[in-house]
Amino acid sequence: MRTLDSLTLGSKWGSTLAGKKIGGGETQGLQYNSITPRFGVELGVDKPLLALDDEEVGALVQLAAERGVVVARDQDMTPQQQADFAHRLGSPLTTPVNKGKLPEELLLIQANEKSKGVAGNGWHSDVSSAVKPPGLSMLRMDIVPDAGGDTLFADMRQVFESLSPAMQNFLQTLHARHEPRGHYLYLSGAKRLDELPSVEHPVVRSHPLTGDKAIYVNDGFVAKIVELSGSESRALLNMLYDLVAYAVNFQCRVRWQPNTVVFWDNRVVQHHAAFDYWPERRRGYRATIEGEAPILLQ
Ligand SMILES: O=C(O)CCC(=O)C(=O)O
Ligand SMILES: [Fe+2]
Repeated sequence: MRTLDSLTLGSKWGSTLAGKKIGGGETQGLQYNSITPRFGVELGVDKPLLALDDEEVGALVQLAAERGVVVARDQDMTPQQQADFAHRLGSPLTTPVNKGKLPEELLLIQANEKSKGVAGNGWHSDVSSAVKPPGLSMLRMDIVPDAGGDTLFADMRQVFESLSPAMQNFLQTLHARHEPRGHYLYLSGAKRLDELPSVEHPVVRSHPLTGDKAIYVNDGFVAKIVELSGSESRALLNMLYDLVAYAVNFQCRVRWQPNTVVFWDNRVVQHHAAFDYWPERRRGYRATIEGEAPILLQ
């Protein structure tokens, strides 16, 4: 177990990503274990999320920025409590299709014996076609299959770091057009494609809290790299998507239990929901927190 205070301290000097050791400091009460040395952490069970004070919520946001994925087990909460918690993280996106069954801040993620596919069964970053795409997503499961149904996460900073300096420099000159075909409001039938924005974002973005650079193109939303020809764009995107899919050293995988909550920072993380459990049931609720227009700081 390590304590969170060191991370808050560490953030003053930027990210801990480049293999630097995280230093010590005073305790803020939250503890975690690493899932992999640099990517993904699991919080200790001593303090429920709903009991965190504002400073601890800030530390949680910082932890997600630094380590990409934060898992919290045994979080018994109602959908309304999850929606209320989401407001403590920032401005949650809303969905008009819940029709009073769920708070508008929550997106229902579910599969059963009738499902032919599931949301998120492919590498993506949530709603990247938005002008201000989400920072944090917060997913809580209440029904999980006996086995399977894991979510895989990829650290897009380590993917960027793994490239040659020449490729890193080239990618930092490029922008990608993101289209809403993976948008939750399109997939849920709430909006037509032409009612949702398409946007251009830099292919490499900097995290506003850590300064870390991460590749920000994903198979779920990106149509084309604007500066390149169609065939050049396809070749480059396929190269990057292959890196994400094959790069097991830059991934972590979360096994869900009922009442597991996972936070991930979409600025630096892609994820993929495994659909290997049909015909069993799986159900969760996602709150998605608005971020900022992606920028690249040199
Ligand atoms: O069901 C999951 O594990 C993740 C689904 C997904 O992509 C999401 O909630 O953003
Ligand atoms: Fe997703």
